Amino acid sequence: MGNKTAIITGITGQDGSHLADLLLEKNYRVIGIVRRISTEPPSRMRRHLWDKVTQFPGDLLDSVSIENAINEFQPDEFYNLAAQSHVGMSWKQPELTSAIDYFGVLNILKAIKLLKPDTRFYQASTSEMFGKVEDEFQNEKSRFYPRSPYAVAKLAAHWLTINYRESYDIHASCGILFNHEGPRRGKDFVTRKITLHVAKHKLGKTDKPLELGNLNSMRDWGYAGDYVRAMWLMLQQDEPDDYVIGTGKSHSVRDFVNAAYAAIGISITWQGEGVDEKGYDSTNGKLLVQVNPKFFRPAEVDLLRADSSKAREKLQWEPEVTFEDLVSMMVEADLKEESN
Ligand code: NAP
Ligand code: F7E
Repeated sequence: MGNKTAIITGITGQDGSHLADLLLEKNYRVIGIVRRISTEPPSRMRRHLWDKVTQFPGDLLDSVSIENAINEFQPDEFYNLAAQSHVGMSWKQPELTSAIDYFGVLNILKAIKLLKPDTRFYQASTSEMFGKVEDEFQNEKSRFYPRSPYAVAKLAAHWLTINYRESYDIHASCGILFNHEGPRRGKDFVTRKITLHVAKHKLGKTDKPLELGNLNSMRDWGYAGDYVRAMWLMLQQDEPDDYVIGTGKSHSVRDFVNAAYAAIGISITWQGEGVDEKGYDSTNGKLLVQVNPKFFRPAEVDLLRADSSKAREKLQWEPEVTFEDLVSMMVEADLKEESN
């Protein structure tokens, strides 16, 4: 058999670029579906992928473009990583979020069924579907209780994917991935927002305090490079299935701030509570962090922590990067980027 062909949606995003790196290493032919933008030719895809990935113009909201991609490239595997993925934004753009994150998935599944039903399909499901959790650790059997328009749309897409698997025998799998981060993370997610600010502080490029919303949220943060391996492994199984992917360790936003400042040698002293909570440089008393309620969400997911025992057993998947290493990696990368 020759090299496999994979289509990736969301190739310009964090996970899309990591997955492309992995599949290229495995000698896949990689096709990335990219949305047209008016201001930034030739591409928002990461520079190192330009010569290696075939870019195909398309949009999840345009079923013709998805059908054209499947017709033209006859993929062995199709990874749907495209989404309006920002939870906070999903309250501000709920229709667009639902359209992309749910109807977009329908457009792909419909096209696979019609044009190439033996394509193996990966759907990017999310720990946000657990939302208001009741279990200490969440696994594939935990109750779903979505808490944002994003999570509602993702849960609908999750069930739609399962429904296509069961109705039409499509090899479709959902990865229920917990938060995963890294230097390629978008700058409006909390981890990258923190590491970028810390790097700027270290380089003397800002003297303003870092403004954040809910410091108490607990997340199971892993490294994106580790998580795309799990996506690929899911599509290599004989049978399609759904898997929870996470580290099993949870930290608060406040912990993340502490670790990021520790990476540049600063320890934080916290004072006050709620909206009045502030973080000061323990050595010189300078105000470094404060709460701005504008970053609060209408409904919050307080705690997420993965039980990935099924993936560990069946996929032999293990995360390699620890929380501490992840934070240092992100601060180092931002220091480098901001120094240029
Ligand atoms: P991301 O960095 O926000 O990337 C999202 C990608 O989707 C971008 O390439 C974006 O393209 C593309 N996109 C958005 N709307 C589109 C449309 N209508 N048609 C085609 N492409 C469109 O997200 P990520 O962190 O890599 O996450 C990848 C996937 O996993 C997403 O589905 C996300 O919801 C899900 N997920 C992420 C996490 C996490 O912690 N990262 C955890 C669980 C699940 P543009 O560049 O054109 O905007
Ligand atoms: O927020 C709190 C915020 O936006 C994490 C997406 O990839 O992972 C991501 O969703 C926590 C929340 O990620 C700020 O309220 C405090 O409790 O980095 P985030 P998320 O909402 O967990 C899941 C698994 C996905 O599927 C999503 O696609 O941090 N928080 N202050 C803040 N969050 C942001 N963004 N900005 C703040 O200033």
